[in-house]
Amino acid sequence: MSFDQIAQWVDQAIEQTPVLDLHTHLYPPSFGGFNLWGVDELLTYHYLIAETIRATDIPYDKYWSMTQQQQADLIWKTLFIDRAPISEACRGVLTTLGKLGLDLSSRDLNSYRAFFKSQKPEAYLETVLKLANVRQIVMTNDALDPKEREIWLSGKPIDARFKAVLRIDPVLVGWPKVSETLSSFGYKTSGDLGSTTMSEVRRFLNEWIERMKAIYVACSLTPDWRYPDDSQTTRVINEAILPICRERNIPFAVMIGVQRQVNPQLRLAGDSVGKSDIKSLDRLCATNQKNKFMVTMLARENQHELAVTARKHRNLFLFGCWWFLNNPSLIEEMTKMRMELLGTSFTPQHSDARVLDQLIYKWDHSRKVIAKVMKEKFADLEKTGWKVTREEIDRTAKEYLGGNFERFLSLTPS
Ligand code: RAT
Ligand code: ZN
Repeated sequence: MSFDQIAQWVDQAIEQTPVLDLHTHLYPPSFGGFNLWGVDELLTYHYLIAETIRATDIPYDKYWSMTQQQQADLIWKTLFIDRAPISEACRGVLTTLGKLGLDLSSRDLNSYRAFFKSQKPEAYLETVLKLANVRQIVMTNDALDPKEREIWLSGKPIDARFKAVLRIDPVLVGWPKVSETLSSFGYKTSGDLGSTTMSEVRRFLNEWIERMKAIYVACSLTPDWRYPDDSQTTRVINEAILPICRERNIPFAVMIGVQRQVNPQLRLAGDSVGKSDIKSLDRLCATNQKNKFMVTMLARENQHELAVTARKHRNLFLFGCWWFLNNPSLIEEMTKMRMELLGTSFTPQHSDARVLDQLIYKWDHSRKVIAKVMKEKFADLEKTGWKVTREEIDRTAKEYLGGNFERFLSLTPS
């Protein structure tokens, strides 16, 4: 087969295969104010807040005292008008607006606002899913957030294209404080994590996995996470999370390498990255072979050992180029290396979108890089004398864009 033909098949397969986006912070329109969309939300994305604040000398308090529209005006002027919007997060806003049919040559923020004002949430969701070619959105759900709890407890049906994930960072790393929160919701917990408390943590997990129909349980972990050790985190993992995940045959997802709040004045934009301990992940998988784990790591320095670790444990599913790694140059290097070490058995990307419209750019940009790497790899195959077929390209695209993950969810480890 000619290399041009292979390239065309790959482009078509990656573009036309609908994505299962396995980690986002999106919600369906029925979640009201949780469903963020529109140009002011796009501009006040925390990635852009960090970029704006470092480009100006605005006092933090002053920034946070502004209305969202004023913040968006400042970000637009600072990053898009006074400077070239060359960063990935800036380019993302432009890709999104352009694909929605807005005239980028006008640089007229108010005309963009007028477009979004005329949209209705339900119809707009359809527009975005179609443009982004996304079939399934996996949320990040917080059962300890009073407002989010209310929505779940109301029992309203949820758009089937959205799947829940029980995100439990404080239950894992927030002792003894989280005990007060759990108590306030009726669980008989105390900060010492005794046997009653542990069984109440299990009850909390069970009730909320059930209520949300959560497809996995997730948490983010700092670079100094160690497993096992004599911390409360290890105890909660061993005595609550792993037994429940095993019983329900759902994965426990660990997102490792975030340093929370290195600059609290930046609020949500104040988190950073640090190199983590791969051996802890190795031990987690090796000593709990009846559990399924999902993993992504934030530091570029961890990526090679992470891919190697995934080769060693079939109960470990590697996904995504997370957060500060969601940039074309890094997606390319990581995806290439993962293909070389893991073949087709991982998920190259998730969007991490917080604003619905971001699906448009995050998937457009990632798809292009995944396709670029796939073209190279299939061309290399053809060069060996193997006759690459369209069927195997289509199959591979489906695996990378969601099929692998669905298969992992359905496996029972033995
Ligand atoms: O990428 C992000 O928006 C981060 O703020 C985090 O949400 C991160 O992805 C996480 O899930 O903790
Ligand atoms: Zn996230």
